[in-house]
Amino acid sequence: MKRVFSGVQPTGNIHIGNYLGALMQFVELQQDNDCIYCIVDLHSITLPQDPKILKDNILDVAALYLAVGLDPKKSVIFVQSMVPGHAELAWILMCNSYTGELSRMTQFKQKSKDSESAPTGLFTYPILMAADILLYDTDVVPVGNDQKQHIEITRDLAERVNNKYGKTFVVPDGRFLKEGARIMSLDDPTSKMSKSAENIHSRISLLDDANKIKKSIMRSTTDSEGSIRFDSINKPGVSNLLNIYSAFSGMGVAEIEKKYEGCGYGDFKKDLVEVTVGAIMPIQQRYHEIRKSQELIDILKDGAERANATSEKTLARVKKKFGLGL
Ligand code: ATP
Ligand code: LTN
Repeated sequence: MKRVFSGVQPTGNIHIGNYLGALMQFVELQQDNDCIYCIVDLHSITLPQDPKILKDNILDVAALYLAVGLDPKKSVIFVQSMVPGHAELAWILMCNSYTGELSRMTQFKQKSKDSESAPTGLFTYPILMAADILLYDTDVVPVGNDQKQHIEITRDLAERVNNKYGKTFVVPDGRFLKEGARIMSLDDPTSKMSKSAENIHSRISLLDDANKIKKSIMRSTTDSEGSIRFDSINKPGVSNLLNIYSAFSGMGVAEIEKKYEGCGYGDFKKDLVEVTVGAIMPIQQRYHEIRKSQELIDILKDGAERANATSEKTLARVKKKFGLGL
């Protein structure tokens, strides 16, 4: 059994890209691995958050985790800030990292480019992520390609500490998405579907109602050719819709192309609305059943206790290696 760890930020608008790209992998992996899934609220405060909204978003992600099929009997599900070891290990790792390597992180460069001075937390974000991963002796980290650099720095840090202090950390591997699994924005199919994009019709959120889903799909960007075929270079919009159709229906892309031979985009989009709504509604139903329940709170408390027990062991080992404490 391999130890799997991953996290999602509670920043709202969990969309079908997050679902097809990350959450579905999480569910699959819990069958034969020892999985820990975290809601990384400490990461989310690297940018300003409204406290009330953040609290709601944390519970939303937790309820969605369960609604898509994460099973608290198989996986540990918890909120990062409820386990103090994350911040503690991050500090120790910070003392073994360099401003040079953190300055090279593309996510930091992107998120800080418009201001003269960025929050320190945004700069040290990758170290907290490394702490999340190393704290649980993680073997595998399922994430999107955008996280490659962060996994690399985690591995570097683990190896650096192991070389200096003797074997302390497991060096983790990333498990990255296949290119085709990347869901693109509906209004601009050359950029990825994103939580933070301004246009709500650029994404389909897992909590959108059927009407909104219909609007977003019907107005999605295609092209003037009028044929339904996969060509991500020349027909990025249609190709993206084909990917979504395929993911939700289980049909292969070639099969879908065949089914819609000679049809117009309107008919194809109408059916895609049906397929998407059909896939999302059962998730929403489970979400609503659990979102306000005491069960959800109990699951997160139990998850935090279990995560804490494991993290304390790792921290004790690290502190001993470093000569910290008594
Ligand atoms: P933002 O765009 O606002 O930075 P996000 O939509 O990328 O946010 P994250 O919380 O950063 O959301 O991502 C959660 C997980 O979902 C990550 O593993 C990420 O790689 C994956 N993911 C995000 N967007 C997509 C997408 N469009 N297609 C497939 N996977 C995605
Ligand atoms: N940076 C990640 C979220 C994240 C994470 C982690 C993922 C924080 N800590 C540990 C995997 C393992 C993101 O933005 N997707």
